[in-house]
Amino acid sequence: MPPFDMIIRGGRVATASDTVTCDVGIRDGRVAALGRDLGTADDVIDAKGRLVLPGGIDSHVHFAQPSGPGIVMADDFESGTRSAAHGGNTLVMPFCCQEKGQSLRAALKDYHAKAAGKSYIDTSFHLVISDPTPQVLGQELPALVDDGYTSFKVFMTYEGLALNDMQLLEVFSVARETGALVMVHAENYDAIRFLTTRLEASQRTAPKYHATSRPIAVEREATHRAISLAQLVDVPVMIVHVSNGEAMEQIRWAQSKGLKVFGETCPQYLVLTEADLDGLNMEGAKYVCSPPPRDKQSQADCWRGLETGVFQVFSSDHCPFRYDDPAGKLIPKGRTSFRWVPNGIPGVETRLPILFSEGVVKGRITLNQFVALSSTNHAKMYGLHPRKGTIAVGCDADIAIWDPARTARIAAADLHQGSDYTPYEGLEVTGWPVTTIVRGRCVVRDGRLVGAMTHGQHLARDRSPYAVPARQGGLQVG
Ligand code: DUC
Ligand code: ZN
Ligand code: ZN
Repeated sequence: MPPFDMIIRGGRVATASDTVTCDVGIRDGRVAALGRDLGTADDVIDAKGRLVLPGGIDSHVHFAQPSGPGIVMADDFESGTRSAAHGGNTLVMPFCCQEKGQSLRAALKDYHAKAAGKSYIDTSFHLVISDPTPQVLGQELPALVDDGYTSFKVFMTYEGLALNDMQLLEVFSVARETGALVMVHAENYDAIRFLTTRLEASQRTAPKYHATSRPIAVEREATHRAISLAQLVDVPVMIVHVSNGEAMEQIRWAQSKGLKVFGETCPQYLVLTEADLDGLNMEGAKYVCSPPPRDKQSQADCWRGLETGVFQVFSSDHCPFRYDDPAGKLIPKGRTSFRWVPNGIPGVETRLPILFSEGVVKGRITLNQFVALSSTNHAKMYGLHPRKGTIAVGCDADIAIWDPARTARIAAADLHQGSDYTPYEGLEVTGWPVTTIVRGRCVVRDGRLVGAMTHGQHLARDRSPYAVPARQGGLQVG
């Protein structure tokens, strides 16, 4: 029997810290050896001229999420994980969203049923807490953190999701006591409602006014407030989908004070602007997401946040709806305002090519930073490292093989997602993942889907090493 099931031969292997040319030997789904001339295997992949990178981890995606009456998300687990695999990802982290009145266990049961047997790549769920009842805070959440759901998201805006400051503090406090990490959607709910009402009253209802209704100040204020509330409770927080320099500077300020505040940004804040929402008819709806894309200065500021380490993770915030569809971006008749356009854009397949091309190829970040931002830091932040997020002996063989010279013009017709459009249509990129390997098995090989929908596993996670250790007994005040 050959010593390895698979050898990836002669590629440039890069991790978050090193780049070496060597073979990767894989056995039983794990990396078994790194070296030269590893001998024979049942399957040998020639990777000369290619990059061999840890598979992408996208710690912020939405699949099959209930999205309001009459609205249907464009990706279920099958199409979402297929699209992710074609984009060089080996693990995604979607959100299991609690509905008001629902128990977290019931929400998880439903969400697992949607994923079971329908995932090409591995998954691990975050929880969204929309109804922090005493039962949820006192019993369910602590038990679920112990079960490996070690991160949860809270919203400061959205009807049905927004938590007030008291509720935020209560959730933060449970995170502090259990050693969990809280992700925060930071936008000021009342300010958005006020601006939306004013805009609608003056017939400014086109999709572009979505951006006007949630300007930078709305995000900056909520970001600072989330940080201050987290400081009161001494809990680590991840501010997700940061869109601009003013919000980013709140995070940098907190970090300079030694607070455990982390940041995430996304492709839409690097390559789109508010002007994209100003399309003919409803075309601008293709770009409606929250926070909205801003301006050139904000793009430069988000790059600075990536380059200088204010942001630890770069995620897609893939939240897909179809465009040409009343169950998607073309809202049903009678609903005439941007207020009704579902928030979110697709991007799980294009996240890595955009960061590679705009970041590594254009010299803004190194290849090792790329690996950290797209994979390793996600695994570390969310309690999956070292099993995931790197290439080292003993880790899961989750690998993306890239053709760094392949040029492409992004087109929805070439993608493998459920949505009928991409907000990045026409963007030229250099570098594309050609083969994606999950626990030693090819899911995509030379651009063709070869994996099984049953291969993906859901993973329980350790507590984040960045979370403070669990402290029973509640908040020490005074
Ligand atoms: N927040 C997200 O995280 N995703 C999509 C929409 C939103 O507001
Ligand atoms: Zn959000
Ligand atoms: Zn999101």
